[in-house]
This record gives sequence, structure tokens and C-alpha cells, in this order.
Amino acid sequence: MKIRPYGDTLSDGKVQISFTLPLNPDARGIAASKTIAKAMGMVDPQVVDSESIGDGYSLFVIYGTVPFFVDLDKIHVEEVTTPTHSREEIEELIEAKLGRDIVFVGASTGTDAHTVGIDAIMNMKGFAGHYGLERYKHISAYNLGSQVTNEEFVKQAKLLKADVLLVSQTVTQKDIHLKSLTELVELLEAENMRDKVILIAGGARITHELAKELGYDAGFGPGKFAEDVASFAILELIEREKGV
Ligand code: B12
Repeated sequence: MKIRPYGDTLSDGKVQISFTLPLNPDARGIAASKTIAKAMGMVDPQVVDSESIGDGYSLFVIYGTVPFFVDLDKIHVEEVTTPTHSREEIEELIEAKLGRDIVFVGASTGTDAHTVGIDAIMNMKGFAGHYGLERYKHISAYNLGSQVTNEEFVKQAKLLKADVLLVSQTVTQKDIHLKSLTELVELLEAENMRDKVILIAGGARITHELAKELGYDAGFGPGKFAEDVASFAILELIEREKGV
């Protein structure tokens, strides 16, 4: 099946984009923004708004048409395929199959100061009606907070004897998340810990596909909650311990 964006009528190809330029919103600025939109492949771009955001800087909003369709049959997405169990089911699985408390250690690492995502997964009260890991029987959840260096994170993981590591990355400017996430994998490998833990990344721009590429076991983005993460981690632990 082939699709493309629409605005007025289905499949008309209409899109709206916005960007800022170091120009005033005058005739030259408008012409420059149209040229950029055309170079991006937009057909018949119209500048529908241009606003000054400071002396010599403007925001341009452009409405136009994209001339191509996307073939959905050619799009393949790697997703976490383990089922999501309820908190009670996860607690029973731990009791029946693992027979010990499982330690989750989480943090927002590197320079990242965003805590709401990792708190949503770990804190007792949870997020959007989904309790966090601190609420789960047989899970010891340690949330180390934000701006935790990778070195400190690994040190604490070792001290707390972590089974599962949860890493949150929100800021992706200049690919800083890639650097931080990769550095953590390298540190864990250097400490001989990588294959002894389940390593999970999360954040608004994190996909399972990206996490796997970077050497993580799984990645979770928006719309995912503690039970998704706990289900993946506990089922993976059960699988690994079977093979021991
Ligand atoms: C609140 C906020 C802040 C607060 C953070 C306070 C705090 N204690 O967390 C403050 C003011 C500190 C802040 C600062 C900055 N911010 Co800010 N911030 C936001 C904001 C408004 C909301 C983020 C949020 O809380 N979302 C809610 C949570 C629940 O969603 P979530 O993180 O996606 O989490 C879910 C999933 O992703 C997943 N998840 C998340 N982490 C993990 C981890 C694991 C292991 C798992 C399994 C799942 C998981 O589960 C959660 C629940 O479903 C967003 C804009 C927006 N509306 O999203 C910008 C935003 C994230 N910030 C942004 C920026 C640029 C910054 C600054 C760099 C701004 C600046 N120039 O100073 C600084 C960075 C500071 C730093 N060193 O990190 C950009 C990031 C752009 C990018 N992709 O790089 C955004 C998108 C705003 C924007 N549109 O530009 N910010």
C-alpha cells in the first residue's frame, strides 16, 4: 500500500514545515525560505507565516506538496516482541521462575538533566495510571536521578549488584545521546559486566532499533510504562537463567 501526507483531500501530498533562519522576515527572508523548501523537494511552497524571533532572526512556516508516495510494504520496524504482563503477573513470574529479588538500577546519564521519563518508569507513583517499578514486589528499584556520569552509574550498578540497568536519554542535540549511550556500553565491556546485566535504554527519541544498534538489549520510547519494561527484563532474565 502506498501513502503520502494529506492536508485538504486524502493523498494530496500537502505538508507544513517550519524552520528558523538568521534573516529578518522581509522579502529576502521569504524568498530564501522558499528556496530552501524547494531544495528539500517541496513542490509549490507557500510561506504562510514569517515572524521575527529577535533582531535578524525569524521563524518561517511553509505549506506545500511532497511529490512522492511511501510504500508501506517496504517499511520494516524492529520492535520489542515480548508480551506485556500486568504488575501482578510479573510478580508471580519472579516468584515462580526466578525465586529471588531482582535489582533494577536506573538513571538519566551524562549531562542529561531530564528526570521525568526515568521517574515515570521507576517511581512508586508511576505515570499516567501505571505504577512504577518501586511498587513491584520482588523488584528492588534504585533510581539514581539525573546527570549521573557513566562511571558513577557503572560503579553503583556493581555495588548494588544490578540485574537490570535502565538508562534514560532525552537530549539528542548534536547526537550527544549516541555518545553517552555508546560510552556506557564500552565501560560495561571494559568492566566485564556487559553480558551480566540486561541493558535497557529509553527516552522520547529512543527506538528499539536504535538501542539494539548501540549494543543495548532493548529500547523504549513514549507510550511505554513500567510493566512493558519489567515484562521484557523479567522474561529475558528467565530465558538467560534457563540457559545457565
Ligand atoms: C521538562 C523539560 C525540561 C526540564 C527537565 C526537568 C526534569 N526534572 O526532568 C528542564 C527545564 C530542566 C529542561 C532542560 C533542558 N531541555 Co528540556 N524539556 C522538557 C520537556 C518540556 C518535557 C520532558 C518530559 O518531562 N516529558 C515527559 C516524560 C514522561 O516523557 P519521556 O521523557 O519521553 O519519557 C517516556 C518515554 O520516553 C520512556 N522513557 C524515558 N526514559 C526512559 C528510560 C528507560 C530505561 C525506559 C525503559 C523508558 C524511558 O518512558 C516515559 C513514559 O512513557 C520537553 C518537551 C516536551 N514537551 O517533551 C523538553 C525537551 C526534552 N528539552 C529540550 C532541551 C533542548 C532542553 C535543554 C538543552 C534546553 C537548554 N538549551 O537549556 C535543557 C537540557 C538540560 C540538560 N542538561 O539536560 C528539548 C530536547 C530536544 C532534543 N531532542 O535534543 C525538548 C524536546 C524541548 C524542545 N522541543 O526543544 N527540560
